[in-house]
Amino acid sequence: MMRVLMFPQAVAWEANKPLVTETIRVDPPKEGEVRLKVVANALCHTDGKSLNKLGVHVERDKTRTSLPRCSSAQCVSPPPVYTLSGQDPEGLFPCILGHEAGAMVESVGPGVTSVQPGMYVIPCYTPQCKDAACIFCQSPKTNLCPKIRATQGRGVMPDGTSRFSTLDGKPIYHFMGCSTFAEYTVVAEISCAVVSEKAPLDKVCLFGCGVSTGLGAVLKTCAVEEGASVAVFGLGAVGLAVVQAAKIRKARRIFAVDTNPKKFEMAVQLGATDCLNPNDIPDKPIQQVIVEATTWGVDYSFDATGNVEVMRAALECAHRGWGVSCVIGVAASGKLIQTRPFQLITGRSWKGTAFGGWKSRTDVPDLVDQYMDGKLPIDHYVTHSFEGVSAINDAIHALHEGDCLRAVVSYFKQ
Ligand code: NAD
Ligand code: AHE
Ligand code: ZN
Repeated sequence: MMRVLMFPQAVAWEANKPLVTETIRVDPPKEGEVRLKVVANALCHTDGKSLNKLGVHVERDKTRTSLPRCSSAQCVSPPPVYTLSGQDPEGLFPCILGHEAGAMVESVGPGVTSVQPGMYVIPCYTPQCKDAACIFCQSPKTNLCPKIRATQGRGVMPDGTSRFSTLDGKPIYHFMGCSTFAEYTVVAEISCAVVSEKAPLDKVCLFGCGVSTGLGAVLKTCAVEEGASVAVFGLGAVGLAVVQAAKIRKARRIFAVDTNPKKFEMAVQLGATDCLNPNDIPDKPIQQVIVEATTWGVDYSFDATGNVEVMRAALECAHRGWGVSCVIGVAASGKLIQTRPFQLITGRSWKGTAFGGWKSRTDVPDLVDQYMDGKLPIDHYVTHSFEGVSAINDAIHALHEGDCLRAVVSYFKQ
C-alpha cells in the first residue's frame, strides 16, 4: 500500500503573492501516473521571470502576506507578467510551479509499464502518448501530443483531480504537468522521459525545457541547413541554445541580438559571428541593420525574448523569398504579433515552436546520451547552483542579476 508523502513544497497561494515553503501531502500515483522524487530543478524564465518581475520571494512561513520587493540594485520591479501575476490564462492558484527538472521514480500507479522505481526521468511538459490512434504522436510533423493537454491546463491530473493538498485537506493545483518546485511530485507516465542512470540530474534537468527548446528550434522545427544565415533575438539559455545549435549546423553567419551586452561573450564562445545591441543603434530598427548587413536578410531568425515587437523585428529581418522566422518566446497574455502582410507575400514565413519540436520521450533520452558522450555540452548554462527547496528563494534572487542563465536548485544528493 503506497503512502501519502508529506514534504516541503514551494506553494504559490495566489497571484501577486509570495511563494510559501510548507509541508504538504503528496498522494500516491493513480492509474497511469508516476510519483517522482525531484533531485534537481532549474528555474526556467517562464517561471522565474514571473517571480523576478514581481519581486516575489520564497518565504518559509505563511505569516507574511505583503509582496516583498527585491533588494537587488538591478530590480526595477517592472509590471508583473505571466503565471504568477495572474495574466496566464492557465495560471491557477494555489499551485506548485516548476517544470525543468531531473528526478528519480519513487513509485508507479497501476498500469504503468514504461518506468519503474529507481529509474531516472526528466518530466516533460510536452508529453508523448505514442498511441497508434494519436495522429499527433504518429505524425513526424509535430510533438504536440494533446492527450493530457486539457487537464494539464486546468492544473489537474488526467482524471481531473490533484495529488497535492495541504495538511488540512485543501487541494493544490499542478502546473504544466510537472510541478517540480517540490521534493515529490506526481506526473503522468506519458510525461516521463527515461534517461541514462549515469546522468547527472543537476545538469540534464536543463533538457526539461529551455535548452532543449533552443536546440530543437534550430535542429528540428526549422531544420537549419549548413551554410545558412541566422539571427537570434534574446540570449538567455534559450537563445544561446539557438546559437549553439546553429553552430552545430555549420551556419555561415550567426547574428546574436540582446539589449544586455553581458550576454555577448558566451554567444561568441558558442559560435555567434556578429553581436548587436539595439540600444547602440537607436536611430535604426534592428531589422533594418540586419537586412543591410546581409543584403536580403537572414535565412532563419528566432525570437527568444517573448516581446512581440521583437518578434516583428525577427520576422522582418528574414530573407526576401524564403526567410523563416520562428517564435520561441512566450508573450504576456493578450499581446498580439503584427507585421505588414506584404512581408509574408514577399516570401517570409512565420512559425513557432513548443519544446523545440522534440517528441519528449523519444528525443530527450537521446539528447542526454549526446551530452553524456561529450558531443553536446550544456554545463555552461548552469551559472548558479543552490541546495534545498527553500533555496528557491536564492535562485530567484540570482535571476535578477542579468548574468544568470540557469539557476539549478538541488533538493537531494544523487
Ligand atoms: P531569459 O529571460 O533568460 O532571456 C531573455 C533574453 O532576452 C535576455 O538576455 C534579455 O536581455 C533579452 N532581451 C529582452 N528584451 C530584449 C530586446 N528588446 N531585444 C533583444 N533582447 C532582449 O529567458 P529564457 O529562459 O532564455 O527564455 C526565453 C523565452 O523563451 C521566454 O519568453 C520563455 O518564456 C520562452 N520559452 C519558450 C519555450 C517554448 O517551448 N516555446 C520554452 C522555454 C522558454
Ligand atoms: N499557458 C500559456 C501557454 C504558455 C506557452 O506557450 N508555453 C510554452 C512553453 S514555455 C516553457 O517555458 C509552450 O510550449 N506551450 C505549448 C503548450 O502546449 O502549452 C497560455 O498562454 O495559455
Ligand atoms: Zn520552461
